[in-house]
Amino acid sequence: MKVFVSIALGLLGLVVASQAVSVPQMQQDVNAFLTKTTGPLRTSLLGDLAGDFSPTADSSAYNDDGKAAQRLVQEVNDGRTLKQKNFFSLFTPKHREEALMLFEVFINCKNWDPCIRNNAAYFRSRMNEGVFTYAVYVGVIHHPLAKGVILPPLYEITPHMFTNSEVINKAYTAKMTQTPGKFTMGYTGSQKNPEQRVAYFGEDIGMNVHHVSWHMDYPFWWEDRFGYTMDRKGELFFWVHHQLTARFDAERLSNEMNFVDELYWDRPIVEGFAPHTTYKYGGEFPARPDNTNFEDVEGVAKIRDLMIWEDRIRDAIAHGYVTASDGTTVDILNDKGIDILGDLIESSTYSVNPYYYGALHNTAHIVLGRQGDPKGKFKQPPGVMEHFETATRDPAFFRLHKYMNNIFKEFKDRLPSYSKEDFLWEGVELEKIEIDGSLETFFEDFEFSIGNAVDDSQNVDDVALTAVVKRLNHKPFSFKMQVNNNKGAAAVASARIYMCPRRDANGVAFHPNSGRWGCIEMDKFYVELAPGANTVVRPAKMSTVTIPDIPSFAFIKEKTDAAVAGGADATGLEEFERSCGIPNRLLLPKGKENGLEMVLMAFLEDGEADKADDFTIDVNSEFGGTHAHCGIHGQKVPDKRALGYPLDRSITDFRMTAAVPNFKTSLVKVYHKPT
Ligand SMILES: [Cu+2]
Repeated sequence: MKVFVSIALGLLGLVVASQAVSVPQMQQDVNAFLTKTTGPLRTSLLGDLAGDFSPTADSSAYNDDGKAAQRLVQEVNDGRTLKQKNFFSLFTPKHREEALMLFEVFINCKNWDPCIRNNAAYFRSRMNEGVFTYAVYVGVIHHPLAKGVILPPLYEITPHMFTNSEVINKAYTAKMTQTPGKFTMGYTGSQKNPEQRVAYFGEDIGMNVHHVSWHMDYPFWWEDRFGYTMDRKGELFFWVHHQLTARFDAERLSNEMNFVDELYWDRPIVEGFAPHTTYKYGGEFPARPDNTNFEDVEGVAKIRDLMIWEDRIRDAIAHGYVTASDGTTVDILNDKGIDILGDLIESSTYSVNPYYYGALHNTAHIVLGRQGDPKGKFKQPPGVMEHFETATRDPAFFRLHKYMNNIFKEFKDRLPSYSKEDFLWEGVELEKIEIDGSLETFFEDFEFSIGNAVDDSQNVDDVALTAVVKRLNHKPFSFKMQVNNNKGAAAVASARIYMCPRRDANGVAFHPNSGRWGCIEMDKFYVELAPGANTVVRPAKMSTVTIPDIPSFAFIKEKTDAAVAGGADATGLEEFERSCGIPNRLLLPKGKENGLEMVLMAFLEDGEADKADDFTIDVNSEFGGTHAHCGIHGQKVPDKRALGYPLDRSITDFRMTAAVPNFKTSLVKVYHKPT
């Protein structure tokens, strides 16, 4: 990782002081700041802090001469900032502006101590806890000084956003009566609702962390002046959501349900949703009955606006170019087009023309979140769709993303098909792809702390409060490939592995060219091939699509404190640095008792031709190990192929792949073991 740190700093053009504070010490600070965020900072956890610290006293501590700090101090002093004990929503412009002001203070700090440390302590007691937590998370993710610091699992910091009101209520009672409690958390709704069958996916706390982390890693509000250009941000936006939808569809098949249909602005929203979740401050998340017709949302958007944006975007696809804000046109019928479209549909600050193409995705999230109270008559707080950590609970999330996904597909189908010549890698033959071990899924109990959910006082003792939830997991397995390298010399291969649903819920086999769009990415990696026969065994747990389970906050604190006490310069928690990535537990869709049929697909190509121009392939580092959906911070995506390659464009005749020796498929079955 060291190499990447220095490159990242080089790109930044920002000045950072030489690091005087060790990673464990920084981690200890972050732990303290995120402990009981709704209560006062426990200074006992932090040791000395400058009690009379003023954020504006030393402008030389900042890269922007303290401008962000001056602005924020002024806001706070004038009483214009969101008070504590109110909900925070990133989609509420005022809330977001405040969080970004604090983020700007952090990101401009040239040193950890005193700048970041004291500013965090100062603003923690003066700003809204949700605003503060968000700014700390994005600050740690993006500040070059915070490399090596990991973030605790968000479900333990803001449990309200991850568990249901029933559990939270029990936790309050337990705390009041000082009785430790362990509460079983069910999935929302009842079995009368067919959507309940796949709620384990949309409500999976690890998947929710992945989704919210992706949006913190690639915020739609990001500007390059914060440090670096985010490589292929729009394309990653497309790919990560396309993959979430494809995974959701695979889970549906396993539960005898057909793929989710897209959302239509002029038809009712078929599924209602009753979230059973409560804000810590601000009441219940609003519900929406079945078959609600879309209504304009006052102060946000008219449904017609959304339809017009869609028209303009689809016009651009038909024309093959977009019109930028300055009136010039940008050709999109090429490899870069998907990135431009992604930025424009989200829309992020990278959009070439936000005024003309609007913000289809972001606005749709708000509009869907408000359909229970579109005129704001009942003063309801934002819906689950208005928070990235809760959005996937609502089945409408996947309908919305299927809708946008189909726009992306319309674009991809406009591009020329791949030919046999595009795929051929002369001299390398992938003889066989198979599974080493068995594809077997099961549900397991997972326990996490919800102590942060309840109010805190230094006079009332903490009691252990946990929630227990059933999570999908699978037995360990590996992908095994037999490869003949007849090149006469060693070569580095770029390997891509997918698993694709074979039949729809009625048992009808997909035509390969439509089935490919439902493929889920299993892994993408570089591997060295010796001359002659090779057996490549790739453990599923190494997948660059996934991340390991994030350890509990208690464990993180324990490791940190031990590292600090021992004077170590690392916490030993490095593998958890990224929270973005599908939980490895969810790599496989839930199987069926008699087996869920999937097509296992592997494609090898020349690593040298595949890698990004200025990259040096390191077959061992995997670039941090989560780049397939989450890229690398401050770096290019390691390979230059389209995300989803080689299945992203139409393959008119799949029989062609039989004549490509470096492309192989086999049929596999995923079994589920009932508990
Ligand atoms: Cu999202």
